[in-house]
Amino acid sequence: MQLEKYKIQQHNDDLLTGHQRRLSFAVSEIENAEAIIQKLVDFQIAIPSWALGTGGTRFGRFAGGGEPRSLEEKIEDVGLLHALNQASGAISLHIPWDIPKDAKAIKALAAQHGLKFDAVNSNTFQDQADQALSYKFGSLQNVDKGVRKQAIEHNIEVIKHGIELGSESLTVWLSDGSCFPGQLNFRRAYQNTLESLHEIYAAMPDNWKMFLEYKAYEPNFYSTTVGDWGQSYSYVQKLGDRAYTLVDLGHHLPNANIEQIVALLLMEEKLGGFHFNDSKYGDDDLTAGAMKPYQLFLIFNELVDGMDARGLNHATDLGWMIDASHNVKDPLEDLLQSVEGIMMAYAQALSVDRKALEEAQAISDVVRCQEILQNAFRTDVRAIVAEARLRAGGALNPLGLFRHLKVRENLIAERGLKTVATGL
Ligand SMILES: [Mn+2]
Repeated sequence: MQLEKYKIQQHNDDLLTGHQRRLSFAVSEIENAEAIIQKLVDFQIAIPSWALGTGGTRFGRFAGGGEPRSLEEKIEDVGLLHALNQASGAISLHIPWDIPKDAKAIKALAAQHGLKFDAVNSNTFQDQADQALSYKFGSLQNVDKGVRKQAIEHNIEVIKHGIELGSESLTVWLSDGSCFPGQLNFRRAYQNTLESLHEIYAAMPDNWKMFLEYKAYEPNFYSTTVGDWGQSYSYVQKLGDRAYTLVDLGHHLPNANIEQIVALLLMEEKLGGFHFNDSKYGDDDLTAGAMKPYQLFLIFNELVDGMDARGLNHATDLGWMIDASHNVKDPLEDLLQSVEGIMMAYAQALSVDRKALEEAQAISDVVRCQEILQNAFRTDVRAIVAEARLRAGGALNPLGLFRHLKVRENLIAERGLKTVATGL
């Protein structure tokens, strides 16, 4: 389904008066509104190919209908999102679920939709039908050298696909670990993993980055070989300048202070990128900002502060991506909500009065420090975010227009009711 520009225009015209009223109030409240709008226009969040359909849970999956059946249709779906919000200008592919048959054609199709290829993701957490050896007891950590070799070669294959598409980073998330005490020699598992990662790192082109994602538990329930940010940091530190830690918000133990983790990784020049989502209990992969919007704001507060301290380009120097799974919502609607949630947290963080905060911190005025942050968080930035979308050519109300145009109904008519997007 293609979204004609005039339909977005018409939608915006209908909403313009109300928008301008809200915008002028927001601009009067926020000192640096114009600069914030410009930063929001530039900020893009990559959409993962696996989040375009219903992921389900380990108890089952409820198909939503009209899900993309091929890589081409996944690109079209991200194209739809990007047309609506002008903030989803990249897609992150998962290999082997999304192996392009004709990379040139896929690249051209993506370009038609204004999309780039973000990090490519390897998969050694499940066995593929044509695979010789099993990852049941781990991949890069495996006690069997043959299994490690197979997993290394898979990652190198992923890099090759990425090069063809113009991607410039590899995200490695390992489910490696153990389910029971005694199963694994922790030090040997670490050494094997490090050795394997070295080989993968060496296979990357010079302009590529490696993102090493950590996760506390699941699918392994006793130990995970890259279990937290410190462990990831220890690996990437040894791997080289182009290896970084990737923070997935859902991969921490409950109540972890993620904003502090982010601040320190950024300071150590080892924060590579983000997987946004939200959770209440574990790796729930819910809509960004749905559960803990204040935490998301505090994370962005550290990101903005840390990136500015190092003179980084907010839009391009770190990898921004959503990693989510949907069970009860329309995946595309959910992704629109996530991007909106992320943009709001970013806008609020940009509006923090940093000079005042620094002054208050210098005299340990705790109350004032808290007031400054809460004031930014409690400011309604929705009109600012909408204005950035409007200027970029997107819709003032992406979700509203998605429903008004009956996008899902159209996709179901095109693709059918029983479609499966995921490779799980
Ligand atoms: Mn992730």
